[in-house]
Amino acid sequence: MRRTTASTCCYCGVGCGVLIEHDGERILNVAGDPNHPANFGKLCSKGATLHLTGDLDARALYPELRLGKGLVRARSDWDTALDHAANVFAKTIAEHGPDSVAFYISGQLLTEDYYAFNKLARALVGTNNIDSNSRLCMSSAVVGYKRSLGADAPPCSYEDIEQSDCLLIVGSNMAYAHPVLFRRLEEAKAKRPEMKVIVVDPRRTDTCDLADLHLAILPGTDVALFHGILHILLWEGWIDRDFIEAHTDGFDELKRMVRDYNPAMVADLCGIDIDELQTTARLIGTSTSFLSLWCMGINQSTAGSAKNSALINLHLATGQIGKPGAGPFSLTGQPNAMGGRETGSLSNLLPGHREAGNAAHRAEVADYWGVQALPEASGLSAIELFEAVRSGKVKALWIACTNPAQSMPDQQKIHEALAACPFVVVQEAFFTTETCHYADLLLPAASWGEKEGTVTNSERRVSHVRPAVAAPGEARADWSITCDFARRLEMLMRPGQASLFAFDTPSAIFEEYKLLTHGRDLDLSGLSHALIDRLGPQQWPFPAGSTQGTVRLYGDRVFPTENGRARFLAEQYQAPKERREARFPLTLNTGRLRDHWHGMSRTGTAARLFGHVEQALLSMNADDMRRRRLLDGQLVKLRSRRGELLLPVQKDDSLRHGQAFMPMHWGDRFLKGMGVNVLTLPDFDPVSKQPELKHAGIEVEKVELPWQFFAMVEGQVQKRFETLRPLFEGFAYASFSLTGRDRSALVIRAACNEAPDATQLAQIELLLGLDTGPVVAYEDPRRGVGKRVRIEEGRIIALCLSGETAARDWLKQLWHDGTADQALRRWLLAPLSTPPGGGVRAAKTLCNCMNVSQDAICAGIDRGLDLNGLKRELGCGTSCGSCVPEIKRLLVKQPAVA
Ligand SMILES: Nc1nc2c(c(=O)[nH]1)N[C@H]1C(S)=C(S)[C@@H](COP(=O)(O)OP(=O)(O)OC[C@H]3O[C@@H](n4cnc5c(=O)[nH]c(N)nc54)[C@H](O)[C@@H]3O)O[C@H]1N2
Ligand SMILES: Nc1nc2c(c(=O)[nH]1)N[C@H]1C(S)=C(S)[C@@H](COP(=O)(O)OP(=O)(O)OC[C@H]3O[C@@H](n4cnc5c(=O)[nH]c(N)nc54)[C@H](O)[C@@H]3O)O[C@H]1N2
Ligand code: SF4
Ligand SMILES: [Mo]
Repeated sequence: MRRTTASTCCYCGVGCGVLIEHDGERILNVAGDPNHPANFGKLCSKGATLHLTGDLDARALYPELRLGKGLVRARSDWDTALDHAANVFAKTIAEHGPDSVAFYISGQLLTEDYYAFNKLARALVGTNNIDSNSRLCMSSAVVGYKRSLGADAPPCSYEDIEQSDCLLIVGSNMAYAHPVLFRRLEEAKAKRPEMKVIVVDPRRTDTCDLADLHLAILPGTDVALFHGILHILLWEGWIDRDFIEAHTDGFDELKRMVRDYNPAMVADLCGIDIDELQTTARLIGTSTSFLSLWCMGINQSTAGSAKNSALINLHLATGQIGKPGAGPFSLTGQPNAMGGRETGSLSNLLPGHREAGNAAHRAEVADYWGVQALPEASGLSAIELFEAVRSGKVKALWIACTNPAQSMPDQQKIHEALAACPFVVVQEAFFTTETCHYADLLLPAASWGEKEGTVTNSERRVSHVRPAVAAPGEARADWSITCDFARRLEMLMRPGQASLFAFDTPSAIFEEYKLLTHGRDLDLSGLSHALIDRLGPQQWPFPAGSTQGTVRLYGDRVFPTENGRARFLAEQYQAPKERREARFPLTLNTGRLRDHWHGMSRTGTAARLFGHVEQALLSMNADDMRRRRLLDGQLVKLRSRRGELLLPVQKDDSLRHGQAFMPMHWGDRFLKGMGVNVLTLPDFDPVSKQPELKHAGIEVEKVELPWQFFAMVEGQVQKRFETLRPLFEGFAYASFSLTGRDRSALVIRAACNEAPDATQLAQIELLLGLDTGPVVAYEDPRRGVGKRVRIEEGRIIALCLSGETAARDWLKQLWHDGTADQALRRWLLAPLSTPPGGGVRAAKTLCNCMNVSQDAICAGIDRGLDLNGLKRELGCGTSCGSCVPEIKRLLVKQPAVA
């Protein structure tokens, strides 16, 4: 019987409500929840395909234990696995002290999971070595809010985005990264075209499509820009003196400092026109309401804290906070990054927006937990933590719900650390990640659709995440794994005492946790799982006795600082750490694609999501390519001070001279090498300790790899991928992806200097099912080229091209079309490899929901269709709308001829 369970999407911080359709065992479909206030029924391309992701062949299904380095991991059971872990942790703590162990957790855990981990680390183990991937994501925003406003609380609501007169979007590509919010903004602007949108981003992204003004500033120059804007606001008198006088401190010092940031100097430093700067200041200074949205372009920087504070300065100077359509509004990346901050999941925090470094806060929490004291020694933040693992200081590491062997900067060092660590526990839903490779103990975790708890989205709204089906195999919910381990560790560390972890449901954890927020800025004490079920998702603060949440903070202009006043921060502009220089003349920027999520453990199981961008490509400006004599599609070697990586290059006119861009999603799994982060730098902001993931100095050079390989195989793609992936270690370049919709196929592209030895090639062909059966093969050993195609029932099932791959896109298209015609048979038996009729371009799917290719859309535009015409005739852009900005761009590039 089909049933529906209301839950939330497990991807971004918009926190959309989803309705999961299932039969109690399998998830069959998802739809947007019309009653959820974050999305009112909308979903983006990722949310709408959730039911297609999470192939069981990629899931971790039972605990696996390795009993010594160099041995293979073997299947275990929960009791053995957790007892072993408790013994190792207890022994390590007894011999080397509590700071010799550490926990590295994630913004994708649920609030109850976080709470359990925090109590485990601080109350039981007695260490502050608990940090999360939010260190790579939101920690600069945390510092920004706390320093300027007194508490880590985004003051706005999504409706403010719709109500604002002037929006400044800085370092956020929300068209890709927060698509449903972007849809809401698009609709609002369509209704009120007078609303002004300014986008500040070194790249011209899809988000710029909506912008009245795009400031393509030079990477990392945001602080100078904000100070320059304030300089003009002051000069023109566009500031709110009464507000500054009554509700803020520190303005005079800032005023003195920004005197030096005159328009000419700032425009030059930021690489923009002085007019653009003036216009921006005028729009900000004269609009009735001014809202700013920001994300990783600001946070992931060695000056991330200064950028956050300088942006908030603009709101304080204009009094644009605490009223509709106004305020500084950071977009949170992960679905529960907020919950992590609330429960104290950064090494320097404690539950309830408290500080680990504050003795009174420690005492409050210790009291509540009934333990003598909480640890005083400061804990290690992500980068420091892995450095301590590498140097041997941390000897047992527990990783949950994050994939540091892909997502941390300076991967070489991260891999060294994980390899060297005596005991690594990885609590994961998918066994396929780069980090799982290093797990001495792999614990299978329940994932989306299978677990229960709460999450807080970007607008402080707490939703109840509900399970639809049971977790596969022996996978368990994170809170339950953590508490079970903690109880076993307690028996060894404090035998005979009452358990601190006697929780039997996530709701019981929430009940204990919420009272720790009582009287704090984020007061959640009025909430419960049952109340959310009754009243729907609620925005905090929601103190006991409340009947509704809080839409907006600081309407009373009282800030949670000691004296109730907000603070201006005066910090000078600092350039990014790696300046351009002769050896590394390009700046590598990294970020999101529309249809992939981080390391792709989930989105990488869905062929449909690969359709938008199938391969990792380096984007470069045409001039920079010409200068290096690079052509579109050519393989290049990227070098930074830390490592190198091979991948194809593509021309991209959204980038300015001197800049390059690579998506952040590829690690070692889908691309040979350690992925994008083998290039990035570990340097971090001095206050937030957030690393600079967006500005690495690199150089790019052509590589010639004459021996090329291309293969496709349909069916059991995950299993085949697992067996085939190791065979490509010897190739200089190897990239893997999925393609298809109803049927899916694994696609392999590889290249090396000389042909691999015949036995290896034969092994690959065997695993591709191209050794026997209905296989047509043509080999020309003299020229070192070969082609093999398996045809069953008139369709291509598998194929490979070795030596040279000119026919790859043509063959891929034949596979998609499901045909194996005479032309194919003729081509197969001919010595030439060029496809009949010359080359065929790889078709790119622009609209995922309705399966419309870029070619079809371009053909439609040629026929004279406009956006509405395209929607009507082809159906593209009519479902989730994520492709609309791209279609608009094509329309601009190739205007309709009608
Ligand atoms: N599709 C998709 N959506 C996601 C995610 C995903 O993996 N996939 N991840 C989620 C997570 S965890 C996060 S944190 C968010 C991230 O969301 P965003 O921050 O919006 O995404 P990014 O692409 O990382 O970076 C945003 C922009 O910052 C720009 N930028 C780079 N350097 C600078 C600079 O110096 N100044 C300015 N002003 N801009 C700069 C980049 O060019 C880029 O366009 O996305 C969330 N949503
Ligand atoms: N170069 C570069 N690097 C970046 C960034 C960038 O912009 N550029 N962005 C940074 C940012 S903002 C972020 S947030 C990080 C993200 O980096 P990661 O945290 O490494 O990203 P994910 O791949 O989402 O990792 C989450 C893991 O949890 C697993 N998982 C899913 N559901 C569950 C569950 O319910 N329980 C458990 N235990 N596991 C589960 C997934 O399979 C996945 O492997 O990357 C950072 N790295
Ligand atoms: S915008 Fe897309 S990815 Fe983000 S929560 Fe909504 S459906 Fe999920
Ligand atoms: Mo993030």
